[in-house]
Amino acid sequence: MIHEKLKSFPKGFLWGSASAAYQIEGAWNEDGKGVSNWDQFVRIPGKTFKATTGDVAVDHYHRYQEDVRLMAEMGLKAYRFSVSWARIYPKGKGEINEKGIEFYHQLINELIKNKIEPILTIYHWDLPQALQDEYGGWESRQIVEDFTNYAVTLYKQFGDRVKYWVSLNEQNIFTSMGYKTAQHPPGLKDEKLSYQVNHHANLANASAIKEFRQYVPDGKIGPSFAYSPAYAATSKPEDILAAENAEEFNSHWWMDVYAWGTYPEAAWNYLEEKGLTPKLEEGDLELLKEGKPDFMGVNYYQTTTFESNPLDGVSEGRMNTTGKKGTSGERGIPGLFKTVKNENLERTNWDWNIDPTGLRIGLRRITSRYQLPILISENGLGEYDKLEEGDIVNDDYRIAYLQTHLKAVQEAISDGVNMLGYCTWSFTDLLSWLNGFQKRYGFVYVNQYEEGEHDLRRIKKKSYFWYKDVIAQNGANL
Ligand code: BGP
Repeated sequence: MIHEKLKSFPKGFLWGSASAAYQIEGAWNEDGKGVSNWDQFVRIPGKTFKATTGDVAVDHYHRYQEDVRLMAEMGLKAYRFSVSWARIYPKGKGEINEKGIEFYHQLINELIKNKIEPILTIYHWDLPQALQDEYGGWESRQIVEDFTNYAVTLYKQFGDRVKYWVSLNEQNIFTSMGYKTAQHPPGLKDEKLSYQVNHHANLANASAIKEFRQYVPDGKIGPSFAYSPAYAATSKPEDILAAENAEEFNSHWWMDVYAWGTYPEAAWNYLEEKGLTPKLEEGDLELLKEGKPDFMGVNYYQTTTFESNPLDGVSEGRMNTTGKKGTSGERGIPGLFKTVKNENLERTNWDWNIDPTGLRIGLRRITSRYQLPILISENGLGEYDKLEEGDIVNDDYRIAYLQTHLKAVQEAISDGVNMLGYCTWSFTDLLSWLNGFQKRYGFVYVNQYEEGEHDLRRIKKKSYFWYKDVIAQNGANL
């Protein structure tokens, strides 16, 4: 569709930015916080780039006032952050840690004082280690009760002021990387278990959303899904089918459950033949249907291109976590699909495709399939930034990335997509889970590196001033 004139961004559009507790807070063992799965996992040699940890991260726990001041000065309308479960319940359940609750009260009050809408993510991957040790965390159905209890605690504490909530961040990533590729905690490779774990996460998500209606009746809640829309490498029917398979297994497998409470049929049949489907218990499907979200949260970074993959074809491939361009490899599932490089797209130094049109396509697909409003809960560019003399960062490449993606959002709005808001990843620089501090995403540079001690000072990048202007003009200058 080529529009002669694009629609404006709606009034009240949430011009936002996002973060996650483990990646910014630091203070990993302060004020009564319990140990999380990530606190433990990063200590295993070889798991993260140059053995980086979130022990200090960018010290947001102690510097949140300065960070909110920078947001306010920018005119940011919304800030998405996550709560560290182990700060609230050091053991995952039982006794509440009042100091943890207090920290988030202060952060939320500071945001509201500055007219910034808080968007609270309940779970962004940092599970209390105590639950992993006690019953395997997501591996047990017990997690549904404990997660719901934790979520209800947050609703009761913060629901009077927080009206936008994200239930689970990227369930597709934490279940796959935790249980299929072993790159995230608990570092297992057990395909069957990964589907069971994912089913428990679905139940926990639905149960938390169901309770939400009672405690925050005027709020909105939804999951954040890591959506990488699938393209076919060629117009050969077998490649088109491979891309359809990828949509079904990589996306509908999650989003259908969120939106409709059902698993997609072809994928279910295929997994059943292989004995991989999760065990369902009585009442599960009813619960999934009772936990419908108000919006689909979308974390978008790139599209992926697929071709057919024979039964003896490619499986697991290399991932680029070093920032050396061209070091990632093809990956796939034999009999379903395999990835190929899309020669039509530029890539970042971490081999992520840069594809603004892919975002528009993704937003359109979600709208057609689910008819839900969409919150872009993450979108951004991870790159090396150069701190120049006089504390200057000229990140024109980031401005170009965000500008083209926002234009695609505006085109999607003009196509009829119902958009609630757009959160960039991220506001300040922060720890990239596997890639250390050198892969930067923020509007605000943080003087923090993998090695040595640094003053962690905050420096506004060129993109900071650019986004400030976009917000001031409600996107009219894109
Ligand atoms: C998403 C996560 C974020 C963030 C982002 C960038 O998957 O929700 O937490 O890390 O990706 O990824 P990376 O840090 O690997 O570049």
